[in-house]
Amino acid sequence: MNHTHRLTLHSITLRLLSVPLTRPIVSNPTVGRYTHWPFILIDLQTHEGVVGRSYLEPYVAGSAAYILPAIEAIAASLKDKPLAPLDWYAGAIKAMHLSGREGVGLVAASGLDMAIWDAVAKVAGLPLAEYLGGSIGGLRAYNTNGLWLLPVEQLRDEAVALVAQGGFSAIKMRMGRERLSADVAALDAVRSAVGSEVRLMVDFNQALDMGEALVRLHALDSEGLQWFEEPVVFDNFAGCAQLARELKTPLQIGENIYGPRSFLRAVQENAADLYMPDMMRIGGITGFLRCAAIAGAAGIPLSSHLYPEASAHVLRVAETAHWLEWRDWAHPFLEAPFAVENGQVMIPDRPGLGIAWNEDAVSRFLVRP
Ligand code: SMN
Ligand code: MG
Repeated sequence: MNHTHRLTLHSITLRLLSVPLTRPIVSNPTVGRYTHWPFILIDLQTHEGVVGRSYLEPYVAGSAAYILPAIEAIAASLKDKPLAPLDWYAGAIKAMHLSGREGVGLVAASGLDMAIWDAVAKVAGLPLAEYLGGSIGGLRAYNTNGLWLLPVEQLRDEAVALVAQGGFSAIKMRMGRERLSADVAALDAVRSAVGSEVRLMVDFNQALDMGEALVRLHALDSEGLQWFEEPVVFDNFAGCAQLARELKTPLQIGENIYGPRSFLRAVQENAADLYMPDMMRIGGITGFLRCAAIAGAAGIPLSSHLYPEASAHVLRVAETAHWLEWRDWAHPFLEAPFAVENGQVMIPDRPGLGIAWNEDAVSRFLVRP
């Protein structure tokens, strides 16, 4: 390897994987049902030999048909150029002013952003959290590997298994069944299975209209839940603000917000008490850092959505870090998944994001064009 602290882009390699889920997703029609989860692997080769890596989770495998070309096109403009993530991000967003600054363009840019940060931290020889001026260590995490809209007997067993999976002190369950009474029965089953000390987050995945949300959230408001997540469609900021004002239980949104400017608008409109950006929509590491600054200055607790490895690094340097959302869906193809100890996700002492692919596994899950 040529030892230099300046990296320039040589090329990128993109691969689409379809990875079976241990516990299939059974959600409401907004999210849907999945037995497999798609991952787009990004390998960014530099002229200097360092490889930056990241992955995206685009939910719908078919969306790779337009996300992959978008990544290629954005990367083409970086060919042979220096990799400076903040400079690059500013330019990439500006270039999207006319073509659309949210949606597919931002998803593609987010994936590249994470891979660029991985590369520059690697060449510095530091875990990203240290490169950003923080330190490595643990992040308080909750387990969200299951508890979909399932029969109560199954929920009981799963809840116990999820707590035991890493000594978690918090788990997330889904709500938004046909009837409120069925959601209450599910909550009772989970709570009786894990006991009152385990904190429970509840995610509606945008299933309710405002009328239902008002009825149901008020009915559940004295259950001592950690938060109500996405009760209504994610960009109904006025409706969310009303719910946040009326309810004692904190309102959580953010996984579907595109970019720091929309994040700021949600904050300005008091749309929620808590926020949980998603690396793929918020603008990667750069976008997440900007939200961390906004949330920090406003005193708003900040959690994460999916991407536990990349999110862990940024939450370590976030002034108001709250909860890391943990799931193991990428573990089947990661060479060395991050350890979980006593409900804390531990950032390993490895340069960059600390992720690498198990190539045997990758070839098993590869979706061939
Ligand atoms: C979610 C993530 C991935 C698939 C379905 C739902 C989600 C969450 O809303 O918060 O984890
Ligand atoms: Mg959610």
